[in-house]
Amino acid sequence: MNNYFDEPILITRPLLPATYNISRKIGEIWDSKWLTNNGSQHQALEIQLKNYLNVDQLSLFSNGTLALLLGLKALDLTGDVITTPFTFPATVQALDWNGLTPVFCDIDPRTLTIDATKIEALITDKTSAILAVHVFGNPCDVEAIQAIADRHQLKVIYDGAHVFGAKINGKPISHYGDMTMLSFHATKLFNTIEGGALAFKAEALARKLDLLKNFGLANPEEVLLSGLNAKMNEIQAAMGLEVLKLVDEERAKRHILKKTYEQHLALLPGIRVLTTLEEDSSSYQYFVIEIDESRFGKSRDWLHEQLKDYNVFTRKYFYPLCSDFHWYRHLESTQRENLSQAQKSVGQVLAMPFYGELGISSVIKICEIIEELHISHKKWSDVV
Ligand code: T4K
Repeated sequence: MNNYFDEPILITRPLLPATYNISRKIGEIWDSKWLTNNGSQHQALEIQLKNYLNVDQLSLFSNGTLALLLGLKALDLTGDVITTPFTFPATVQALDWNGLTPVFCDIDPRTLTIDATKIEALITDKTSAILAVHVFGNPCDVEAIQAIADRHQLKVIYDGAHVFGAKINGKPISHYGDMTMLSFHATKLFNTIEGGALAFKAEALARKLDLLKNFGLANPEEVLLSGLNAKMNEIQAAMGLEVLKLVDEERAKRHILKKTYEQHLALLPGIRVLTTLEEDSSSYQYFVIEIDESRFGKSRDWLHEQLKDYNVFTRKYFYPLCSDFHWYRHLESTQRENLSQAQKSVGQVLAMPFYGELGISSVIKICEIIEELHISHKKWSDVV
Protein backbone atom coordinates (compact mmCIF):
# COMPACT_ATOMS: atom_id res chain seq x y z
CA MET A 1 0.00 0.00 0.00
CA ASN A 2 2.32 2.75 -1.27
CA ASN A 3 -0.33 5.38 -0.97
CA TYR A 4 -1.08 4.81 2.73
CA PHE A 5 -1.36 8.11 4.66
CA ASP A 6 0.67 8.25 7.89
CA GLU A 7 -1.88 10.53 9.55
CA PRO A 8 -5.66 9.92 9.34
CA ILE A 9 -7.24 12.04 6.61
CA LEU A 10 -10.65 13.30 7.77
CA ILE A 11 -13.30 14.99 5.66
CA THR A 12 -12.59 18.34 7.21
CA ARG A 13 -10.43 20.23 9.69
CA PRO A 14 -11.54 23.49 11.28
CA LEU A 15 -10.25 26.76 9.88
CA LEU A 16 -8.08 28.00 12.75
CA PRO A 17 -6.67 31.48 13.30
CA ALA A 18 -3.13 31.80 14.71
CA THR A 19 -3.18 31.27 18.48
CA TYR A 20 -1.62 34.71 19.17
CA ASN A 21 -4.57 36.37 17.37
CA ILE A 22 -7.05 34.43 19.47
CA SER A 23 -5.07 35.14 22.66
CA ARG A 24 -5.19 38.86 21.87
CA LYS A 25 -8.97 38.64 21.41
CA ILE A 26 -9.40 36.68 24.63
CA GLY A 27 -7.35 39.38 26.38
CA GLU A 28 -9.86 41.99 25.15
CA ILE A 29 -12.75 39.90 26.48
CA TRP A 30 -11.06 39.38 29.85
CA ASP A 31 -10.39 43.12 30.15
CA SER A 32 -14.02 43.89 29.39
CA LYS A 33 -15.31 41.36 31.95
CA TRP A 34 -18.23 40.81 29.55
CA LEU A 35 -18.54 37.18 28.42
CA THR A 36 -21.94 36.84 26.77
CA ASN A 37 -25.36 38.55 26.32
CA ASN A 38 -24.75 40.76 23.29
CA GLY A 39 -21.24 41.94 24.15
CA SER A 40 -18.95 44.00 21.93
CA GLN A 41 -17.46 40.99 20.04
CA HIS A 42 -20.98 39.78 19.29
CA GLN A 43 -22.04 43.20 18.03
CA ALA A 44 -18.93 43.51 15.87
CA LEU A 45 -19.39 40.06 14.35
CA GLU A 46 -23.04 40.72 13.55
CA ILE A 47 -22.11 43.90 11.65
CA GLN A 48 -19.17 42.30 9.83
CA LEU A 49 -21.20 39.27 8.77
CA LYS A 50 -24.07 41.43 7.55
CA ASN A 51 -21.61 43.26 5.32
CA TYR A 52 -19.72 40.17 4.21
CA LEU A 53 -22.89 38.25 3.35
CA ASN A 54 -24.72 41.35 2.08
CA VAL A 55 -27.91 40.56 4.02
CA ASP A 56 -30.55 42.93 5.40
CA GLN A 57 -30.97 41.32 8.82
CA LEU A 58 -28.81 38.83 10.64
CA SER A 59 -29.21 37.34 14.09
CA LEU A 60 -26.48 35.27 15.76
CA PHE A 61 -27.13 32.09 17.77
CA SER A 62 -25.16 29.61 19.86
CA ASN A 63 -25.53 26.99 17.09
CA GLY A 64 -27.33 26.43 13.81
CA THR A 65 -29.87 24.00 15.26
CA LEU A 66 -31.18 26.48 17.82
CA ALA A 67 -31.19 29.21 15.16
CA LEU A 68 -33.45 27.06 12.99
CA LEU A 69 -35.60 25.94 15.91
CA LEU A 70 -36.25 29.53 17.03
CA GLY A 71 -36.60 30.80 13.47
CA LEU A 72 -39.45 28.36 12.92
CA LYS A 73 -40.97 29.43 16.23
CA ALA A 74 -40.71 33.13 15.28
CA LEU A 75 -42.73 32.47 12.13
CA ASP A 76 -45.64 31.06 14.21
CA LEU A 77 -45.96 27.93 12.08
CA THR A 78 -48.56 25.29 12.76
CA GLY A 79 -49.43 21.75 11.61
CA ASP A 80 -47.39 20.26 8.76
CA VAL A 81 -44.19 21.43 7.13
CA ILE A 82 -43.04 19.97 3.82
CA THR A 83 -39.38 19.05 3.97
CA THR A 84 -36.67 16.73 2.68
CA PRO A 85 -35.66 13.35 4.08
CA PHE A 86 -32.09 13.86 2.79
CA THR A 87 -30.58 16.13 5.41
CA PHE A 88 -28.77 16.20 8.75
CA PRO A 89 -31.08 15.23 11.68
CA ALA A 90 -31.07 18.82 12.98
CA THR A 91 -33.37 20.00 10.19
CA VAL A 92 -36.28 17.77 11.17
CA GLN A 93 -35.49 17.86 14.88
CA ALA A 94 -36.05 21.63 14.76
CA LEU A 95 -39.57 20.82 13.51
CA ASP A 96 -40.10 18.21 16.25
CA TRP A 97 -39.20 20.68 18.98
CA ASN A 98 -41.77 23.12 17.58
CA GLY A 99 -44.51 20.48 17.60
CA LEU A 100 -44.59 20.57 13.79
CA THR A 101 -45.03 17.46 11.65
CA PRO A 102 -42.62 16.87 8.77
CA VAL A 103 -44.13 15.81 5.46
CA PHE A 104 -41.32 14.23 3.49
CA CYS A 105 -40.94 15.08 -0.18
CA ASP A 106 -38.63 13.23 -2.55
CA ILE A 107 -35.43 14.83 -3.85
CA ASP A 108 -34.08 16.00 -7.17
CA PRO A 109 -31.48 13.50 -8.49
CA ARG A 110 -29.24 16.27 -9.85
CA THR A 111 -28.87 18.42 -6.74
CA LEU A 112 -30.22 16.12 -3.98
CA THR A 113 -32.33 19.06 -2.74
CA ILE A 114 -36.12 18.85 -2.35
CA ASP A 115 -37.82 18.08 -5.69
CA ALA A 116 -39.89 21.22 -6.26
CA THR A 117 -42.07 19.43 -8.82
CA LYS A 118 -43.32 17.09 -6.09
CA ILE A 119 -44.12 19.65 -3.38
CA GLU A 120 -47.53 20.83 -4.52
CA ALA A 121 -49.09 17.36 -4.39
CA LEU A 122 -48.23 17.18 -0.67
CA ILE A 123 -49.92 20.44 0.34
CA THR A 124 -53.06 20.13 2.47
CA ASP A 125 -54.99 22.59 4.63
CA LYS A 126 -52.64 21.67 7.49
CA THR A 127 -49.49 22.78 5.64
CA SER A 128 -47.97 26.01 6.92
CA ALA A 129 -44.48 26.05 5.40
CA ILE A 130 -41.79 24.51 3.23
CA LEU A 131 -38.48 23.82 4.94
CA ALA A 132 -35.90 23.14 2.22
CA VAL A 133 -32.18 22.44 2.51
CA HIS A 134 -29.44 23.70 0.21
CA VAL A 135 -27.75 20.29 0.39
CA PHE A 136 -23.92 20.34 0.28
CA GLY A 137 -24.20 23.91 -1.07
CA ASN A 138 -26.36 22.94 -4.06
CA PRO A 139 -29.12 25.55 -4.10
CA CYS A 140 -32.75 24.45 -4.11
CA ASP A 141 -34.96 25.49 -6.99
CA VAL A 142 -35.71 28.73 -5.15
CA GLU A 143 -37.89 30.33 -7.85
CA ALA A 144 -40.17 27.29 -8.17
CA ILE A 145 -40.44 26.91 -4.40
CA GLN A 146 -41.36 30.58 -3.97
CA ALA A 147 -44.01 30.34 -6.70
CA ILE A 148 -45.62 27.38 -4.91
CA ALA A 149 -45.44 29.15 -1.55
CA ASP A 150 -47.04 32.27 -3.00
CA ARG A 151 -49.87 30.25 -4.58
CA HIS A 152 -50.66 28.56 -1.23
CA GLN A 153 -49.65 31.32 1.23
CA LEU A 154 -46.89 29.23 2.80
CA LYS A 155 -43.72 30.39 4.51
CA VAL A 156 -40.38 29.27 3.07
CA ILE A 157 -37.45 28.53 5.35
CA TYR A 158 -34.07 27.42 4.07
CA ASP A 159 -31.66 25.32 6.06
CA GLY A 160 -28.53 26.91 4.66
CA ALA A 161 -26.11 25.19 7.04
CA HIS A 162 -23.87 24.49 4.02
CA VAL A 163 -24.11 27.74 2.07
CA PHE A 164 -22.10 30.38 3.88
CA GLY A 165 -21.25 33.11 1.36
CA ALA A 166 -22.86 31.43 -1.66
CA LYS A 167 -24.80 33.41 -4.26
CA ILE A 168 -27.53 32.60 -6.78
CA ASN A 169 -27.56 34.75 -9.94
CA GLY A 170 -25.23 37.17 -8.19
CA LYS A 171 -27.61 37.58 -5.21
CA PRO A 172 -26.85 36.28 -1.72
CA ILE A 173 -28.56 32.90 -1.38
CA SER A 174 -30.39 34.12 1.75
CA HIS A 175 -32.23 36.64 -0.41
CA TYR A 176 -34.68 33.81 -1.14
CA GLY A 177 -37.35 32.62 1.28
CA ASP A 178 -38.55 34.11 4.57
CA MET A 179 -35.39 33.12 6.36
CA THR A 180 -32.17 31.16 5.94
CA MET A 181 -30.29 29.39 8.69
CA LEU A 182 -26.49 29.30 8.57
CA SER A 183 -24.30 26.99 10.65
CA PHE A 184 -20.95 28.13 12.03
CA HIS A 185 -20.00 24.75 13.49
CA ALA A 186 -16.29 23.88 13.69
CA THR A 187 -16.66 21.74 10.56
CA LYS A 188 -18.03 24.60 8.46
CA LEU A 189 -16.06 26.85 6.11
CA PHE A 190 -16.71 29.77 8.46
CA ASN A 191 -16.78 28.70 12.10
CA THR A 192 -17.29 30.18 15.55
CA ILE A 193 -16.50 26.76 17.17
CA GLU A 194 -20.24 26.22 17.63
CA GLY A 195 -22.57 28.85 16.26
CA GLY A 196 -25.14 29.82 13.73
CA ALA A 197 -27.28 32.62 12.38
CA LEU A 198 -30.55 33.48 10.74
CA ALA A 199 -30.56 35.79 7.74
CA PHE A 200 -33.88 37.39 6.82
CA LYS A 201 -35.51 40.54 5.48
CA ALA A 202 -38.42 41.43 7.80
CA GLU A 203 -37.27 43.95 10.40
CA ALA A 204 -40.02 42.87 12.83
CA LEU A 205 -38.45 39.43 13.09
CA ALA A 206 -35.21 40.85 14.47
CA ARG A 207 -36.86 42.00 17.72
CA LYS A 208 -38.75 38.72 18.08
CA LEU A 209 -35.61 36.63 17.58
CA ASP A 210 -33.67 38.76 20.09
CA LEU A 211 -36.38 37.94 22.62
CA LEU A 212 -36.63 34.25 21.73
CA LYS A 213 -32.91 33.58 22.13
CA ASN A 214 -32.81 35.35 25.51
CA PHE A 215 -35.64 33.69 27.49
CA GLY A 216 -38.19 36.14 26.06
CA LEU A 217 -36.81 38.84 28.36
CA ALA A 218 -37.65 42.39 27.27
CA ASN A 219 -36.01 43.75 30.42
CA PRO A 220 -35.16 42.29 33.84
CA GLU A 221 -38.81 42.48 34.89
CA GLU A 222 -40.71 41.64 31.72
CA VAL A 223 -40.93 38.26 29.97
CA LEU A 224 -42.78 38.68 26.68
CA LEU A 225 -42.34 35.29 25.03
CA SER A 226 -41.54 31.70 25.87
CA GLY A 227 -37.98 31.61 24.59
CA LEU A 228 -34.85 29.79 25.63
CA ASN A 229 -31.13 30.40 25.85
CA ALA A 230 -29.55 30.39 22.40
CA LYS A 231 -27.11 33.27 22.64
CA MET A 232 -23.70 33.27 21.03
CA ASN A 233 -21.03 34.05 23.61
CA GLU A 234 -18.09 36.44 23.33
CA ILE A 235 -15.43 33.78 22.76
CA GLN A 236 -17.44 32.28 19.91
CA ALA A 237 -17.92 35.75 18.39
CA ALA A 238 -14.22 36.61 18.78
CA MET A 239 -13.31 33.35 17.04
CA GLY A 240 -15.70 34.33 14.23
CA LEU A 241 -14.07 37.75 13.82
CA GLU A 242 -10.66 36.10 13.38
CA VAL A 243 -11.88 33.23 11.16
CA LEU A 244 -13.69 35.67 8.87
CA LYS A 245 -10.31 37.15 7.94
CA LEU A 246 -9.23 33.72 6.63
CA VAL A 247 -12.33 32.70 4.69
CA ASP A 248 -11.47 34.17 1.27
CA GLU A 249 -8.05 32.52 1.20
CA GLU A 250 -9.59 29.22 2.29
CA ARG A 251 -12.16 29.44 -0.49
CA ALA A 252 -9.37 30.00 -3.03
CA LYS A 253 -7.48 26.94 -1.73
CA ARG A 254 -10.61 24.79 -1.84
CA HIS A 255 -11.30 25.95 -5.39
CA ILE A 256 -7.95 24.49 -6.47
CA LEU A 257 -8.57 21.23 -4.57
CA LYS A 258 -11.99 20.92 -6.19
CA LYS A 259 -10.44 21.32 -9.66
CA THR A 260 -7.81 18.72 -8.79
CA TYR A 261 -10.40 16.21 -7.63
CA GLU A 262 -12.54 16.82 -10.72
CA GLN A 263 -9.63 16.42 -13.11
CA HIS A 264 -8.49 13.12 -11.61
CA LEU A 265 -11.89 11.57 -10.87
CA ALA A 266 -13.12 12.29 -14.40
CA LEU A 267 -10.93 9.38 -15.54
CA LEU A 268 -12.99 6.89 -13.55
CA PRO A 269 -16.36 5.44 -14.66
CA GLY A 270 -19.41 5.66 -12.39
CA ILE A 271 -18.28 8.63 -10.30
CA ARG A 272 -20.31 11.83 -10.50
CA VAL A 273 -19.30 15.02 -8.73
CA LEU A 274 -22.34 16.48 -6.93
CA THR A 275 -20.83 19.75 -5.81
CA THR A 276 -20.06 21.34 -9.16
CA LEU A 277 -20.65 25.02 -8.41
CA GLU A 278 -17.75 27.43 -8.42
CA GLU A 279 -16.59 30.93 -7.57
CA ASP A 280 -19.41 33.13 -6.16
CA SER A 281 -22.03 30.41 -6.55
CA SER A 282 -20.21 27.93 -4.37
CA SER A 283 -19.89 27.78 -0.62
CA TYR A 284 -16.86 25.47 -0.98
CA GLN A 285 -18.25 23.64 2.05
CA TYR A 286 -18.08 20.05 0.83
CA PHE A 287 -16.74 18.03 -2.07
CA VAL A 288 -19.22 15.22 -2.58
CA ILE A 289 -19.35 12.41 -5.12
CA GLU A 290 -21.92 9.81 -6.07
CA ILE A 291 -20.94 6.24 -6.90
CA ASP A 292 -22.98 4.40 -9.50
CA GLU A 293 -22.24 0.79 -8.62
CA SER A 294 -23.31 -0.54 -12.03
CA ARG A 295 -20.57 1.51 -13.73
CA PHE A 296 -17.92 1.79 -11.03
CA GLY A 297 -18.12 -1.94 -10.33
CA LYS A 298 -18.32 -1.62 -6.56
CA SER A 299 -20.66 0.13 -4.17
CA ARG A 300 -20.29 3.39 -2.22
CA ASP A 301 -20.13 1.38 1.01
CA TRP A 302 -17.31 -0.75 -0.38
CA LEU A 303 -15.27 2.30 -1.35
CA HIS A 304 -15.95 3.97 2.01
CA GLU A 305 -14.63 0.86 3.80
CA GLN A 306 -11.62 0.27 1.51
CA LEU A 307 -10.43 3.86 1.88
CA LYS A 308 -10.11 3.33 5.64
CA ASP A 309 -7.29 0.86 4.93
CA TYR A 310 -5.38 3.80 3.45
CA ASN A 311 -6.17 5.99 6.49
CA VAL A 312 -8.74 8.02 4.52
CA PHE A 313 -12.04 8.61 6.32
CA THR A 314 -14.87 9.70 4.06
CA ARG A 315 -18.46 10.24 5.28
CA LYS A 316 -21.78 8.83 4.10
CA TYR A 317 -23.77 12.05 4.62
CA PHE A 318 -26.81 11.89 5.07
CA TYR A 319 -27.26 8.26 5.95
CA PRO A 320 -29.76 7.26 7.32
CA LEU A 321 -32.58 9.25 5.75
CA CYS A 322 -34.54 11.31 8.29
CA SER A 323 -37.75 9.65 7.06
CA ASP A 324 -36.37 6.36 8.41
CA PHE A 325 -36.14 7.65 12.01
CA HIS A 326 -38.25 5.34 14.15
CA TRP A 327 -40.40 8.13 15.59
CA TYR A 328 -41.71 9.01 12.10
CA ARG A 329 -42.74 5.47 11.17
CA HIS A 330 -46.43 6.25 11.51
CA LEU A 331 -46.27 9.09 8.97
CA GLU A 332 -47.67 8.35 5.53
CA SER A 333 -45.02 10.49 3.81
CA THR A 334 -42.24 8.19 5.03
CA GLN A 335 -43.40 5.34 2.79
CA ARG A 336 -40.43 4.24 0.78
CA GLU A 337 -42.16 4.25 -2.61
CA ASN A 338 -42.81 8.01 -2.23
CA LEU A 339 -39.14 8.66 -1.60
CA SER A 340 -37.52 6.44 -4.21
CA GLN A 341 -34.88 8.95 -5.33
CA ALA A 342 -33.85 9.73 -1.75
CA GLN A 343 -33.63 5.99 -1.02
CA LYS A 344 -31.35 5.58 -4.04
CA SER A 345 -29.12 8.61 -3.41
CA VAL A 346 -28.58 7.84 0.27
CA GLY A 347 -26.77 4.67 -0.78
CA GLN A 348 -24.52 6.41 -3.33
CA VAL A 349 -23.22 9.62 -1.78
CA LEU A 350 -19.74 10.04 -0.34
CA ALA A 351 -18.29 13.24 1.15
CA MET A 352 -14.56 13.42 0.44
CA PRO A 353 -11.81 15.08 2.48
CA PHE A 354 -11.99 18.78 1.62
CA TYR A 355 -10.16 21.60 3.40
CA GLY A 356 -7.41 23.96 2.32
CA GLU A 357 -4.68 22.50 4.52
CA LEU A 358 -5.17 19.09 2.84
CA GLY A 359 -3.15 20.27 -0.16
CA ILE A 360 -3.07 19.29 -3.82
CA SER A 361 -0.69 16.33 -3.42
CA SER A 362 -3.00 14.66 -0.87
CA VAL A 363 -5.99 15.09 -3.16
CA ILE A 364 -4.04 13.52 -6.04
CA LYS A 365 -3.02 10.67 -3.74
CA ILE A 366 -6.66 10.06 -2.68
CA CYS A 367 -7.70 9.95 -6.35
CA GLU A 368 -4.87 7.53 -7.13
CA ILE A 369 -6.03 5.27 -4.30
CA ILE A 370 -9.57 5.26 -5.71
CA GLU A 371 -8.16 4.46 -9.16
CA GLU A 372 -5.97 1.71 -7.70
CA LEU A 373 -8.98 0.21 -5.89
CA HIS A 374 -11.06 0.38 -9.03
CA ILE A 375 -8.39 -1.28 -11.19
CA SER A 376 -7.57 -4.03 -8.69
CA HIS A 377 -11.23 -4.85 -8.31
CA LYS A 378 -11.67 -4.86 -12.11
CA LYS A 379 -8.71 -7.21 -12.63
CA TRP A 380 -10.07 -9.51 -9.96
CA SER A 381 -13.59 -9.56 -11.41
CA ASP A 382 -12.14 -10.22 -14.92
CA VAL A 383 -10.41 -13.34 -13.54
CA VAL A 384 -13.44 -14.83 -11.78
N1 T4K B 1 -28.66 21.39 9.01
C1 T4K B 1 -27.75 20.77 8.26
C2 T4K B 1 -28.08 20.47 6.83
C3 T4K B 1 -26.51 20.44 8.79
O1 T4K B 1 -25.59 19.79 8.04
C4 T4K B 1 -26.23 20.77 10.13
C5 T4K B 1 -24.97 20.40 10.74
C6 T4K B 1 -27.21 21.43 10.88
C7 T4K B 1 -28.43 21.72 10.28
C8 T4K B 1 -27.01 21.83 12.32
O2 T4K B 1 -26.09 22.87 12.47
P1 T4K B 1 -25.27 23.02 13.88
O3 T4K B 1 -26.26 22.98 14.99
O4 T4K B 1 -24.28 21.89 13.94
O5 T4K B 1 -24.60 24.36 13.75
C9 T4K B 1 -20.97 17.48 11.66
C10 T4K B 1 -21.28 18.77 12.35
O6 T4K B 1 -21.23 18.61 13.77
C11 T4K B 1 -22.60 19.37 11.98
O7 T4K B 1 -22.54 20.73 12.32
C12 T4K B 1 -22.84 19.26 10.48
N2 T4K B 1 -24.13 19.72 10.09
C13 T4K B 1 -22.67 17.83 10.02
C14 T4K B 1 -22.90 17.67 8.54
O8 T4K B 1 -21.34 17.44 10.30
P2 T4K B 1 -20.76 15.04 12.52
O9 T4K B 1 -21.51 14.22 13.50
O10 T4K B 1 -20.48 14.47 11.18
O11 T4K B 1 -19.42 15.62 13.17
P3 T4K B 1 -18.04 14.90 13.51
O12 T4K B 1 -17.73 15.19 14.92
O13 T4K B 1 -18.09 13.48 13.07
O14 T4K B 1 -17.00 15.73 12.62
C15 T4K B 1 -16.93 15.61 11.21
C16 T4K B 1 -15.45 15.62 10.81
O15 T4K B 1 -14.81 16.84 11.19
C17 T4K B 1 -14.67 14.50 11.44
O16 T4K B 1 -14.00 13.84 10.40
C18 T4K B 1 -13.70 15.15 12.39
C19 T4K B 1 -13.61 16.60 11.93
N3 T4K B 1 -13.54 17.52 13.05
C20 T4K B 1 -14.68 17.71 13.80
C21 T4K B 1 -14.65 18.59 14.87
C22 T4K B 1 -15.89 18.81 15.69
C23 T4K B 1 -12.36 18.17 13.35
O17 T4K B 1 -11.35 17.96 12.67
N4 T4K B 1 -12.34 19.05 14.40
C24 T4K B 1 -13.45 19.30 15.16
O18 T4K B 1 -13.39 20.14 16.08
O19 T4K B 1 -21.57 16.39 12.33
